[in-house]
Amino acid sequence: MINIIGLGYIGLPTALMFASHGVGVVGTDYNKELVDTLNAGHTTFEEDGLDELFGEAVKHGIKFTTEYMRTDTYIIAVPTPYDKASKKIDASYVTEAVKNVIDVCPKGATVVIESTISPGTVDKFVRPVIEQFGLKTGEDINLVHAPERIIPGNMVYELKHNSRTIGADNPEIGEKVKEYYSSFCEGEIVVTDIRTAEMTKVVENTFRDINIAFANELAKICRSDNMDVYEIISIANRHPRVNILSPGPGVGGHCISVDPWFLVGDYPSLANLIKQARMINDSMPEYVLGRISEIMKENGIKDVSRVGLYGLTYKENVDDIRESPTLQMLESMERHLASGIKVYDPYVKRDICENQYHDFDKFLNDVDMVVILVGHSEIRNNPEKLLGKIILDTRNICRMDGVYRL
Ligand code: SAJ
Repeated sequence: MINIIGLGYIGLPTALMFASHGVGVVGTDYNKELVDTLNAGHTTFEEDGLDELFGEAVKHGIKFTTEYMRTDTYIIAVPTPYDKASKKIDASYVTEAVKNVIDVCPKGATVVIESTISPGTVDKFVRPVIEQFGLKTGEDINLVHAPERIIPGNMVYELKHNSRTIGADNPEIGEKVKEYYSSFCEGEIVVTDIRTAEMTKVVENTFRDINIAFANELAKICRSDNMDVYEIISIANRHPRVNILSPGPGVGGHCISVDPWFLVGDYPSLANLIKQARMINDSMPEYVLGRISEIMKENGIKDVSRVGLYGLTYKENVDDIRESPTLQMLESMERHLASGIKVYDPYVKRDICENQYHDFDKFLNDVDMVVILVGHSEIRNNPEKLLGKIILDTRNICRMDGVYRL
């Protein structure tokens, strides 16, 4: 039986996947409300295919609890926030979970860390905790790092089909853990050491961040000289070895906007390109604010309360708002004491900010200008809903005439 610790965006689908493929699973989370919700038969966030997978896992007998179980294998998928000032990881949720595991586990148990951690976290924070208890890694506890790679919006498919990395101190333990993951994972599973696995995970997200930054920088260059960045990217991408990503209002989410900072924090004199890319992507929300104010002037809109932001999530068709460009824009406006801008997102049912609407038609009724910040299908499939509005489309999804772009 596997005890999966942390039932959030990664832990829950992973637990469900194992369970629905016949592996005994108990999911543990310290949040009692979340555990109660799962036990009442409901999932805790929206994701394609998650409800069906949940049904399957329940049929196979998955259990949810706030307690840690005594078993031989643990998977830890708790958050790893980072300190915004120092750019360093806060590994305290991981170390706390490891301590709780130590309290209940038998000698020789395997602890797999799935949470994204900065390179060196296991050596710096996890091993010392184990030693504090007078235990030896490799004898009393076997450590493994198996970072996830799934993309919100396509998690269930990617859990099954992506290739994975497993970093282990002991290759035999690595192979054992690989066997567990092979119960559902059809992709290639590479076994390596822990430091390599830690570094690889962060490198993957940094690669994407740098490539998005390139697209964003191109957008700024093209805007400054009145060229169409989208046409240029689309033509350039016909070259067999060129694949430029899409410019946008910034990079959000808990991964790509965070992980590269670990490298900047740990290698400040070496991570130059990585830092520049992060700064370019972080500059985009302010850049969009600049575009809004230019377009308002051009169209004689004096009051920002006549402007509406479409989209609060960090990307399309998910309900996750972590580090979203829209939130970054709202924070920036607050710092400049500008208020009154209206906001709507079909996926965000809770009240997150001022002047937030839950009804699309009412929202449209109250604004003259709409800024598309997220390309949810609702708007992508029905751009004509915006007819008559001044539109700034930061995602290039609206093909109508007269639409302003980044
Ligand atoms: N974005 C752009 N332009 C693009 C692509 C994305 O502006 O061309 C923006 C998105 O709108 C969003 C942000 O970047 O704000 C990140 O979105 P994403 O869809 O690229 O990635 P995430 O953060 O949802 O998931 C990433 C994935 N990593 C990579 O693709 C290398 C996923 O596979 C990882 O599992 C996940 O991070 C993670 O947890 O680390």
